[in-house]
Amino acid sequence: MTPDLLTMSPEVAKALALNAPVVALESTIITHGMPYPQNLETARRVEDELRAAGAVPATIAILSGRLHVGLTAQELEELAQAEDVMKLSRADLAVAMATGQTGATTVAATMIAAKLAGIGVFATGGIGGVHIGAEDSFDISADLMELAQTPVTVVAAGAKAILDIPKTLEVLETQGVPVITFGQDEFPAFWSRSSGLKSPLRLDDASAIAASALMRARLGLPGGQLVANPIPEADEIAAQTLAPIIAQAQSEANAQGFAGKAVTPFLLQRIFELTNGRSLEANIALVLNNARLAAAIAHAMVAKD
Ligand code: PSU
Ligand code: MN
Repeated sequence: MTPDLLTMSPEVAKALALNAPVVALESTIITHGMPYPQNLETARRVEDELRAAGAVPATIAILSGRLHVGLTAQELEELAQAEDVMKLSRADLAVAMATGQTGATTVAATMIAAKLAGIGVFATGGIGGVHIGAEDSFDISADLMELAQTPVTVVAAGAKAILDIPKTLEVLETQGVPVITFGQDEFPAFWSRSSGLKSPLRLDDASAIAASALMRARLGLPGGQLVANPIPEADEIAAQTLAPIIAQAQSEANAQGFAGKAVTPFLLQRIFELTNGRSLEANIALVLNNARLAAAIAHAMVAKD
């Protein structure tokens, strides 16, 4: 731990000291992934879900240049309502901290913070990946390279169909990232349980996922694991229903010249509008589902430590 860099909530500090299960949570999903007030409501529900499962939530963000691991209720509320919050990935983290700014952490930046704090498991909704048209735009999320170098197990619902899923899986393979789908053979596509692609790896219990993370460390391999947890059946939106909506959002993004880190938030917002909010309901359900699995993995990890 590097205490001068981190502000840990008392709850997180105590849990880590006792080797109790802790699960990291990102904040970009709050500031850029969902509209207010559903973002705040979801952030609270995810934290409650983790506590109910016997794990301590550690929501991560940069507040006035300080790296916070575990937010107070008030800090969470302020972040959820703040406008023009920076979206911080690996590239932005040090500048934001050195200059006293406030920002939300992406999957990549949250992994960096979790590792610094000594947290091995992290629950989110979706990871960044290779964007459609990346052969022209070169838009590949730093999340993928982070998974290759930072030892944190990230539980997500697969990759969104706004991404090029085959290319995303290819880059993860090139980078040596284990992509483990939980409980099914097919890699899930965020809002849908199916992507039409076979998952590189499959495991059916949290304990095996924890064992794999520990084995990776024993082998001296850097990097984490991506656990793809399919959205519950009751909450999924069929891939065929979404395909035309995603195509429309994508062509609007291109026509309006969205690029770089603005692409994902724009697409999410448009898909939310075009599905009359159904995409958000599914998003909330899958995040809660991921929190439950992450809690089980965190329990298994501390039991094996
Ligand atoms: N996918 C979502 N919601 C999100 C994100 C991705 O369904 O909020 C956020 C995550 O924080 C992820 C980031 O790490 O977007 C990826 O952004 P980029 O593609 O710019 O790396
Ligand atoms: Mn990008």
